[in-house]
Amino acid sequence: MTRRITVGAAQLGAIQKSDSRKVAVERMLALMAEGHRRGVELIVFPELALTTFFPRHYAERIEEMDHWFETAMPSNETAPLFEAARRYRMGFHLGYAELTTEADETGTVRPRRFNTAILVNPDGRIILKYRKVHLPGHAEFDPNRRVQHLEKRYFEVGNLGFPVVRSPMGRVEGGINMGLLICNDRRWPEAWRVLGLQSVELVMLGYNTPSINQDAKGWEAHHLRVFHSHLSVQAGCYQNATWGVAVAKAGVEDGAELFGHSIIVNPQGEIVAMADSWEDQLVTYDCDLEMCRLGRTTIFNFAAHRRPEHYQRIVSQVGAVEPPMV
Ligand code: CDV
Repeated sequence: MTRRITVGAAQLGAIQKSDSRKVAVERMLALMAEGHRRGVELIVFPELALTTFFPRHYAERIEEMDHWFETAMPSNETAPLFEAARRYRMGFHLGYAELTTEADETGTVRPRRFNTAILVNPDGRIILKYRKVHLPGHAEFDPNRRVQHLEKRYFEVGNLGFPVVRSPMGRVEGGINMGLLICNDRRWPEAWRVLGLQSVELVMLGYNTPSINQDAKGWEAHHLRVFHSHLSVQAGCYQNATWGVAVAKAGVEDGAELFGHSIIVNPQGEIVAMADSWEDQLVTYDCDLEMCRLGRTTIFNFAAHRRPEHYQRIVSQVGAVEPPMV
């Protein structure tokens, strides 16, 4: 029984503020058609793939931004992606802004906004949903920034944890353990480890990462931006013995540059495929899931080697504290 799957990292070039969902979906459909010709069984689109990265724009009232959010999935505009999945027998991962009315932690039913990703199987059925936990940026307009990053204003922290689904995909009828992260999550080893503790074999994530660090007022060397992104994904894959597909929105969007460099990473932490443009581009790789076995039966055999009794600070503490002076 084969344990191989051909995955596609479907990088998207810039989507401008003026571009409609229809335009974005048509571009994604073109990548799915190309993927079909190239034998792709599972295609991964970026974070907030249907629109521009709207958290760079400020609105006094959050409701003013609701037109960037999806209230149904599939919707009229996104239904063609689900149809293409069925036509090509191809799973897909999609990031989008989700507006839902549901109960919060206090039981109050109200509108809630999340930065969300879904995994859809080749029958066009949503088999996994994840809502971004690590929201970067700030909640109020920052006059010191040339470009805003208002994820903390427009989204709530995800409330679904870090779920992993086991499901058939492509040729792998016996099921693949699949998990999702979104953009900034990739920099947090805790997020990867929660997936690793569910024996994840394939992690999909989309990102919109600016080439310039506005928080550092542009002081961070440009090459380090890409280096840190790759370093995080490669370390996450290696330390949890999983394949990873990290897919960017790239290019100059609404005047702000996103760095691209989408990658597919094997369970040894090696980059096996990488986008080399800032345009719509499909990079593919035939992933052997058996490669996950080496790490998880040796160095990262969690059952044999983890010591959770010494990890209390990870869950009991948020900020770092200094030790007392001796
Ligand atoms: N969309 C993101 O989450 N972007 C962050 C940036 C702001 C640092 C990232 O971690 O790539």
